[in-house]
Amino acid sequence: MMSYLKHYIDGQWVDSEGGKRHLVINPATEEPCTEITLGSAADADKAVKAARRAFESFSQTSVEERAALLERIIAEYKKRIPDIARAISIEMGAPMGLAMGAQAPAGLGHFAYTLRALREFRFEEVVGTTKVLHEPIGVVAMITPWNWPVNQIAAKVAPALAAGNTMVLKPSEETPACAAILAEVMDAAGVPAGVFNLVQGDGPTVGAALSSHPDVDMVSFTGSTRAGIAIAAAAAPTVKRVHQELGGKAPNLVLEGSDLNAVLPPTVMGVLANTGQSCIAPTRVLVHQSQVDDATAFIKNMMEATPVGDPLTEGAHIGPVVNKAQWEKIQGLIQSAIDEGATLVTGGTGLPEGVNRGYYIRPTLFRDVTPEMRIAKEETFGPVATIISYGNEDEAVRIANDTAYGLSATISGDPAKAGKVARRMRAGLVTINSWSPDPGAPFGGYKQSGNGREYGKWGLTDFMEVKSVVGEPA
Ligand code: TXE
Repeated sequence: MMSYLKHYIDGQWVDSEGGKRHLVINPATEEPCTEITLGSAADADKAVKAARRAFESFSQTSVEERAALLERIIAEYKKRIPDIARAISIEMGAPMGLAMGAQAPAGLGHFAYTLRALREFRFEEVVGTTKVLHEPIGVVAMITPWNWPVNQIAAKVAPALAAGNTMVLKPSEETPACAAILAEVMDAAGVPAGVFNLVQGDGPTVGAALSSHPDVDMVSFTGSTRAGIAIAAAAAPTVKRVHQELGGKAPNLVLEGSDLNAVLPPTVMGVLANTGQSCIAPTRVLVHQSQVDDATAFIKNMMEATPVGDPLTEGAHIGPVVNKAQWEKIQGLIQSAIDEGATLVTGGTGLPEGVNRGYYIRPTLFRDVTPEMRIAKEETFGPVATIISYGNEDEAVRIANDTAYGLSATISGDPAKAGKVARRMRAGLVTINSWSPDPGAPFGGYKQSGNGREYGKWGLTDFMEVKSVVGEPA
C-alpha cells in the first residue's frame, strides 16, 4: 500500500488540517492501493499563502536561473520514471508498457520542451515607442485528472514555473501517488520553498477552495466539462484567469477510397490505448458508405485481437478503466447504443470472458451509428468505437464538426488530401494517420473543449501577463 498522508507546502511535508483518510482503489484488483489525507480549505489557503510569499522573489529570477532549475528537475525526474510509471499503473490501470513507454515519459517531455521554449522566448519586444514585457501571472492553482495524470500535471507545472509563477497543485484523488512523487522530484531538484505546493484532496473541497480563492490569479484545469463549468463559476467573482482542457468526442474521418489496412491501425490504436481514457481518442469513425463493411471487418479484428489483462504484467494488452463509476458509465453508454438501434459488432456490456474481478471493459465496436445517438455525442472514455457512414466529403465534415466538443479530429487517408480537410475541422488538433499530439506544438480545444493552449511556447505564453511600457528609452 502506498501512503501519502501529508501535503507539500512551503518546501515541507506537513500534516493535513483536513484529516479525512481516503483510500484509492486499484482498478485491477478492486483492493485499496494508496492512502492519502484529503485536504481542507484551510490546507488550500496555507498553500496559497506560501505561494504568494514565494512569488515575490521567484518572479524576479532570471531566465538562466529558471532554465537551470528545469534542468535539475529533468535530471531528478529521470531517476523516478520507474516509480512514477508503477504508481500510475497501480492507481489507474495503465499497463506497465504504456506507463513506462508513454505515461511517465510524457511528463518528462513537457519539462524538456518547455526548457527549449524558455530559452527561445522573447520576454521583451518593442512595438513603436512601447516596450511589451511578458511577466508571470502570480499564483496559479492547478486541478488535474487521472487519465494521463503526470502528463497533465507537467503540462501545467513546467510552463508555469518557466514563466516565473508560483503554484498550488491539486491532483486527482484517483491518482495522488504520482503527484506526490513529482513533489519529491521538485524537492530534490531544489525548487525554492513555496514555489511548488501540493495539496491532496477532492474537487468539491480543495478544488473549489482554490478556484474561488481571492489570492489565486489563475486556475488551470483539465477534466470533465461538468467540473470545468463549476470551476469557472467559482472563479468568476474574483475574475481570475481560467484555463480549461475539457475533453472531447473526436471524429476519425476516413477519406473515401483509402487503403484501410494502411490507415486504420494507428487511429484505432487511439481508441484502445489507455483503455480509451484519452480526451483525443478518435472514437467516431466516419466511413464512406462504400467501405463500411470492410472497415467494420478490419476494426472488429483489431478489437478482438486486443487482450485485456493485468496492468502490472508485460505485453501488449489493455488494462481496466480507472474506477467503478467510470465502468458503470461506459456500460450505460454501450447499453444506450444497443437500445437506440446501433448494431453491436463485437464486445458489449459485462466483463470480458474469463475475467471475474477488476473494472475491465470488452473492446466494443458498433456500426449503423447515427450522430444523434448518445454513444456518438457523449465522451465514452472506454475502448469503444462507433462507425458512422457518410455519402460525401461535405457530409463527413458536417458530421465530424457536429459536436459540442472541439479538442481534436483525426483524418485517415492520403496526407495531402487530409491536409485540405484538416482546415475544415473545428478542432484545436488534427492528426493525420495518427492520433498523438506533438509536445512542442499547441494543444487545446475549440468550443466546449475548453480555452487556452498548453505545450511548448504556447503553454508558456498562456502562463504570462503582457505589459506595455510606453516611453522607456530603447
Ligand atoms: O473527472 P472530474 P471524473 C471526462 C471523461 C470522464 C468524465 C468524468 O469523460 O468520463 O470526465 O471523470 C476535480 N471544483 N474527463 O468525474 O470530476 C477532481 O477532484 C474543483 C476528461 O473523474 O472532472 C479532479 O482533480 N475541482 C478528461 C479533476 O477535477 C473539481 C480527464 C478531474 O475530475 C470539482 C478526466 C469541483 N467542483 C475526465 N469537481 C480530459 N479532459 O482529459 C471535480 N474536480
